[in-house]
Amino acid sequence: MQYHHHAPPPTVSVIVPALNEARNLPHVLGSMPDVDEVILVDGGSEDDTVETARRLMPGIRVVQQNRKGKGNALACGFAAAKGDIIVMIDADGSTDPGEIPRFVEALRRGADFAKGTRFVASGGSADITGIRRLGNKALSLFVNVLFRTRYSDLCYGYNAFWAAHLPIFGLDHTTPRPASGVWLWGDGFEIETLLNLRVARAGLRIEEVASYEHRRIHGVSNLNAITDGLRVLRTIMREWPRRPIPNLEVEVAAAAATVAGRRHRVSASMRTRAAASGRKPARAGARGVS
Ligand SMILES: Nc1nc2c(ncn2[C@@H]2O[C@H](COP(=O)(O)OP(=O)(O)O)[C@@H](O)[C@H]2O)c(=O)[nH]1
Ligand SMILES: [Mg+2]
Repeated sequence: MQYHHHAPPPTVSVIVPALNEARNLPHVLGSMPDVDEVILVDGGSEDDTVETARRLMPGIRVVQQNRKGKGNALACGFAAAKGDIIVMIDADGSTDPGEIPRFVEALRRGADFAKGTRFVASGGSADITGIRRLGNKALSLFVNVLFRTRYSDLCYGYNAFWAAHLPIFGLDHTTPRPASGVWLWGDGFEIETLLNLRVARAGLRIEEVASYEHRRIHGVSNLNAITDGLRVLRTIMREWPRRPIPNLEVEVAAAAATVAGRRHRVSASMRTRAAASGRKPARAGARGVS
């Protein structure tokens, strides 16, 4: 085994889909921890979302999505990300960027996919409505039975994963918006379910991370509990017959190798820090060395 003692820790990209969120950005971007890149994916906002983002965070990358919907925004953001780790958060103040380190830690500890959940001890929500809570519970249960998962919060948009796993999602960020205006599958709020199901089908290691969802600060939600709930249900039905994911085994194996390399870099750099701080790093095979 070789250790790359001076290799840097994995880099982190934060993807922020935003549709008319200028008034919420001071809060969201202002509470961003130290990460390697922040990508705001604009959905053709009619307010000054883009200008506000650039003013608040001059180093921010702004990407224009090519179709409509939060799912398409995320697909475009993921495709543009350069980090080893991708974190997805909302621009409305609901998801707290201060929790990002928890997600990154879960991935560093061994998870492939760090899934935010509001419904465990120390999680919670001030934003979810009664009907959404009920629908989410039913959909989570349904998925857990069909896909043998243990999701406590299927429809929550705060998640993180190793970028190497992107191919298993099979997201399309290049096809232009159809002239008919119809949405491609995965372009809407069903995106979170799609990610969760594909991660499960690929057999990746999922770790749930407790999260507190705050109330949207300004403006109103773009989600409709009924129509978007039905899109989630249809997503489950589409994935359940095991519609093949192209090259699944190959992609999973390739990603596993890449992620293992990144994790190795993590442990090496932690070891370096431990050594620098005077603590004795735990090292296999160091017997007899005084
Ligand atoms: N770029 C882009 N962002 C969107 C779109 N729809 C929603 N979002 C963003 O996705 C996040 C969550 O959307 P929101 O309307 O708050 O839905 P909710 O949190 O489920 O109630 C927010 O940051 C929105 O600005 C869209 O079509 N394009
Ligand atoms: Mg919201």
